[in-house]
Amino acid sequence: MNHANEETLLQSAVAYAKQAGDLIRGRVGNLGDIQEKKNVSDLVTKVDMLSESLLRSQILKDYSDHWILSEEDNGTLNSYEALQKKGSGLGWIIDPIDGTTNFIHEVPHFAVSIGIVRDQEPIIGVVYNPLTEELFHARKHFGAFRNGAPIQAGKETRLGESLLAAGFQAEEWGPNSHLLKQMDKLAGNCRNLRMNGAASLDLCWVAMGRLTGFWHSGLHPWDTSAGVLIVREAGGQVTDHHGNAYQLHHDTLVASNGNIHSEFLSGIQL
Ligand code: 2AM
Ligand code: CA
Repeated sequence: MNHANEETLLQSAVAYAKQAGDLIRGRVGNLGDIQEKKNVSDLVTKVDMLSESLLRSQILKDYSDHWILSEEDNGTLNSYEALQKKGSGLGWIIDPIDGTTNFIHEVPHFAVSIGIVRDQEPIIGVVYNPLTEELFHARKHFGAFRNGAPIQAGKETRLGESLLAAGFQAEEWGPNSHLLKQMDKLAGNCRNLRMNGAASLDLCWVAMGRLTGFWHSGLHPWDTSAGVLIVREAGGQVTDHHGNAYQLHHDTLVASNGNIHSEFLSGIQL
């Protein structure tokens, strides 16, 4: 696929994200049924489903030969199995609402996340927060942008001056968890910690320097496919907890501005 066609794909992803965002914005405070997926911390609403159907139908209408991997349609496959099943070629990895718990509680920090991958490698990422109307996008080799303006990861050089964020996977939310131990180890060693509740947006916040770093376990490709490209194109770094370049099936993710990355990895090593 040539660059002109990638630009068309990007414009489509932006258009679909805005359409889904309009739908979601109109349903804040009018959620319909809230269903528990695995437990009271792992939720899905009617609006997640409506947003997903809108995105799927738009993609299928315009790109019937591309595959789609989406959160609410994935069944019980793990990330590795889901990606293997989809295989190579061009595919769309979508989260119809990333940050569903925030959406339910009307915390204005949730997004539509759309990543386009070729042979499992992200080439386009779009993340749209419909309440703040911030739209982040990246194209591989062409940089990262917020509302059309180029963005770069933060300039901090030491963990001590870094603002970091993390998130609990639904299964991990409880006492003595790995994440709580990591936070305990970091406490006092970085500027402060945040838990914002939407991984795709946290990645974009690393990309534009609001956050210096972000880490999370148990994420899925639909949480990360767009944001990871946006961080990398903004000059940041994304690895797993061991420092290997992050791949979409990995269970752990550590993103940073790059400068602090090795100190950050040691800081969360238990
Ligand atoms: P979600 O809102 O789409 O479920 C919160 O820390 C972040 O982690 C959110 O981006 C949330 O995505 C994601 N997340 C938490 N638990 C998850 C799970 N069990 N599966 C997938 N994503 C999860
Ligand atoms: Ca979701």
